[in-house]
Amino acid sequence: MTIQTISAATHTVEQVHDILARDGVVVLTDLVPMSVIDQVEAELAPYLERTPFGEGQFFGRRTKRTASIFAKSQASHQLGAHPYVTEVVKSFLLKHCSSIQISGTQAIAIHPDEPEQVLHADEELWPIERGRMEYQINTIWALTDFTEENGATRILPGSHKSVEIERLPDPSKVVAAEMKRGSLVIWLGSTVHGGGHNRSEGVRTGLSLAYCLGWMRQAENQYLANPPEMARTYPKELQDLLGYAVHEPNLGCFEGQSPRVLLEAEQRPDVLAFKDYLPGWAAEQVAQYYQMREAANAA
Ligand SMILES: O=C(O)CCC(=O)C(=O)O
Ligand SMILES: [Fe+2]
Repeated sequence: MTIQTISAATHTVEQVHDILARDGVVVLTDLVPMSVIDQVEAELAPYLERTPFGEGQFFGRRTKRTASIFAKSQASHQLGAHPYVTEVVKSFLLKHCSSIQISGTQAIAIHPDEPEQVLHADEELWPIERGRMEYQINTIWALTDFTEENGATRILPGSHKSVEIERLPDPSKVVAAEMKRGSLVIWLGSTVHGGGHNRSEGVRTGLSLAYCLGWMRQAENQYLANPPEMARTYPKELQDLLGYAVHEPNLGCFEGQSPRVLLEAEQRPDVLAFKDYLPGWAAEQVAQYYQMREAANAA
């Protein structure tokens, strides 16, 4: 099996959705001008430079990872809130939540001689029932070319359809997500994959931006990574994606209101009126109750 590479300029979100639903993975090109990638890379470079290598076998001991990406790179804001990408994510996740959110952000620099990462599904972060729904979608922007040799993400296409997570599949079934700098690989939270073995002399750098259902615990604590005084300067779409919005009904409030009040108020409000944040179906049920009550009282 291969991984399909298609251009976002000539394919619709629905077409991308269908490939992802079929293969569990897809590579997209032509999403942003290379100048954006250049800027993201330049903004993150000083952090990656200072970051020590990882200490765990999963995260890798010849791999550098740095998080809090939106606080470190302004150009990354347009990647995280990219309308085409978030539409693809929504086409899967909005079946199971009222709004999506950013789960985690990481620049991942795999250095020479890092062995391949253990194969896993990103949804293993949560104690969920595999196969019931998609909980998470991961994306990695290529900040360098991704090649089989330099540690391109290894993917087991079709694995999102099996109940078991195969850690040691037949090697011929594992495909390297090779792509050019500036491209994006997207895979489902259920798709089995892992970072590749870097047998080259260069560093393979990717920017992972993961999205999950709006009611889940985020992998990275986005309110610590982007506290109100920082998030205030971000685009509105990104603020919402980080969780400065209410997931209906009534989830993630601050003082009974949208956490957005912390981005807009001069000072942190200490008391506020509680508001209802109800989706149509819930507002209808509540209204119906009071109508029935009134009718019963009138009888
Ligand atoms: O760096 C990569 O190619 C993938 C990393 C990954 O899958 C992870 O850390 O969960
Ligand atoms: Fe992963």
